[in-house]
Amino acid sequence: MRRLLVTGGMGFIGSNFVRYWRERHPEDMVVNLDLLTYAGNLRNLADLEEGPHYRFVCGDIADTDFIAKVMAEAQIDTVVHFAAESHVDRSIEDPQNFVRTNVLGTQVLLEAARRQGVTRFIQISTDEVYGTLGPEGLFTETTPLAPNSPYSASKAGADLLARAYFETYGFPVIVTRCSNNYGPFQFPEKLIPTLITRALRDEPLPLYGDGLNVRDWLHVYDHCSAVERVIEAGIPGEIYNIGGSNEKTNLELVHRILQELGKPASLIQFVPDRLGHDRRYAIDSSKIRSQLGWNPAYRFEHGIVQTVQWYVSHAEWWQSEGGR
Ligand code: NAD
Ligand code: TDX
Repeated sequence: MRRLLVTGGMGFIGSNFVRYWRERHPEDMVVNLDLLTYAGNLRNLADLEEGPHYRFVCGDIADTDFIAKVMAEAQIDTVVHFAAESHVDRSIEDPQNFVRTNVLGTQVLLEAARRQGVTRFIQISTDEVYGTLGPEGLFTETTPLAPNSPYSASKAGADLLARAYFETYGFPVIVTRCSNNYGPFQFPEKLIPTLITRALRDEPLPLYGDGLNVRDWLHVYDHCSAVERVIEAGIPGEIYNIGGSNEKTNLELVHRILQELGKPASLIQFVPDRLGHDRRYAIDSSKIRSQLGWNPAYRFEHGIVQTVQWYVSHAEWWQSEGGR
């Protein structure tokens, strides 16, 4: 039986992960720790009851005393660290909070976990730490770090602290770097929910620059199953890339969503480009596939239809989130 601390478990991926883990490992204890920033929402897990196997605590990963107390009281042995400031555009507007939460917050967690004797610490990172690709090639685990946004720089800083805790203290950290996620409960500031929720209201769909930037999309369920494999079989000190080999230009994506909703292409509005906008991300995930036996379950064609349907049938959720 494991005793997990999941940070950021009221956000998009974290809440999907907590539900996934509760369903598949009901005997484990899960403590969900989240500050409930604009991106965290109690309603994301309203269906989960608190009890001996699940508890929610509201608090800040950068609060040293609080984190040490939570870990000690719950006798945590595994940390799955999702909590972050996660939106690139917000990091361009106001970088400081990204350094505080993503860099300092990760260091506080690493230190508390090391002192607690945690036996597995999963640092949930992103392919954005590798920077940008041209038309060819894939990011591998040995691609040099070259982050271009304050967000990705802060995630790279956290990854390097995780590495240092392994090298210096032998602390059992594993880093995962996933490509762009989509699926239910994604906050409507990110591309796919922005497109769906705005199209549903017949509002213009903002595409940055020429719309030809490429992202490699993975259903959030498949990210959760990859993290599960890493918890169960990953090797401390290693990095695992996670991706679905599913590259799409933003323009392709918007046309697919318009088609699904039966809305006209005239809604597309090209707007000024994001500063420092990475051109292309694409992940080589052969290591996690061959070494840990992970494979994604979702085909994008099915996942995107299901995701559009989820937003259609959960209007009260995204309307209460404000949207864009
Ligand atoms: P999100 O913004 O939806 O959720 C982040 C959660 O962290 C929120 O619930 C928020 O309240 C919480 N949080 C923020 N600051 C906190 C703090 N100081 N203390 C405690 N909790 C805090 O993000 P997401 O999209 O679910 O991403 C989760 C993780 O996965 C992040 O680390 C992100 O870098 C990584 N990631 C995301 C993607 C993606 O496509 N969304 C892809 C790869 C990696
Ligand atoms: O309105 C928009 N219009 C637009 O053209 C938005 C919000 C985005 N875009 C473009 C920018 C990117 O090329 O769409 C692409 C995807 O943008 P985001 O959804 O903001 O994702 P991205 O910047 O790729 O980062 C995401 O994936 C990696 C997550 O936000 C990160 O947390 C994760 O690490």
